Amino acid sequence: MEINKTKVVNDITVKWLADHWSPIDLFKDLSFGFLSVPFDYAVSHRPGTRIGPQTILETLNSYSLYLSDKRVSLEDATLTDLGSVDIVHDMNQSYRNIEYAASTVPENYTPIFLGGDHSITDPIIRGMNKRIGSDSLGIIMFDTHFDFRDPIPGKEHSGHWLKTLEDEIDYNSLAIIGISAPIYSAAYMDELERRGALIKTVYDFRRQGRDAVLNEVTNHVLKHTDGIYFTIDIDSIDQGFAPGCSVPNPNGLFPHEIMDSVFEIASTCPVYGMDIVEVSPWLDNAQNFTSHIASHIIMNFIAGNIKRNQY
Ligand SMILES: [Mn+2]
Repeated sequence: MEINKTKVVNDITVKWLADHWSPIDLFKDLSFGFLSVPFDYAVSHRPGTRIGPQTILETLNSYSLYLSDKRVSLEDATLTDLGSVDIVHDMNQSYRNIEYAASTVPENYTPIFLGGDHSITDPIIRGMNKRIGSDSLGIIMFDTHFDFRDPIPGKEHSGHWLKTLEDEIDYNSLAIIGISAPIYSAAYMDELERRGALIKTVYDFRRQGRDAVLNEVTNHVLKHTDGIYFTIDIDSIDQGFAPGCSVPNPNGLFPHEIMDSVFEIASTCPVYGMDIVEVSPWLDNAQNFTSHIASHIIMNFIAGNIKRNQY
């Protein structure tokens, strides 16, 4: 027997995210602005993340406005596609364009940046600091890598944005969750911890348990700040779930561990925005599994903000 798919889609009780995009001047209490950053010139391994934003938006549009897992409706939030940052062949000009775009996101919007390789987080954070008039964002980073190597002039790549931000951020207000890639020496861990960062490896996360880790992480990053910014590298998720990224990771967190963490934090702590980076659809499977995971993380971020606002 043939299943009537049209009937399912036409179910009048279902509201689709694809039909919910609002113009920029139609904000409500909770408004989220999506900004695409199709930049992968700083790729360290395999290119393709420039297509990430477009595919993430496509997969996002295949969902309804009800995140059934968390029993939260996204209907009351304004979702606005703020468009794409102008990426040009001059890397530094592109970074300036990203910083300018991040600094000028309308104040009513919580920005969601879609990458792009992870180097975009440097100009995004500089722009965010300008936008909120502070240099004290609490940063929660999900990544299997430290991204803390010294840049070599002319050979810049996405693995040192956390180092190049040293003039801009306070590492005491940084927490990294999901470290596991064995491509560093202990010096990276030691130096980041010496500077005040809180680091939770995949092993730490599972051994201590999610709630204990999130408690410690949020206390740490909010000690000297008044809000959290998430930077989520999709390579923090295990390659079995997220094959579509530049550097696949055989010892990653499971998708739900990040989705639920983002939801828990956003539903209990003040949040300034997020980026999600390193999704590379050309390297993904035919069903865009990795972009679907990114979409679920974004929906959990929005749902967490909605839940927090309801109290
Ligand atoms: Mn990274």
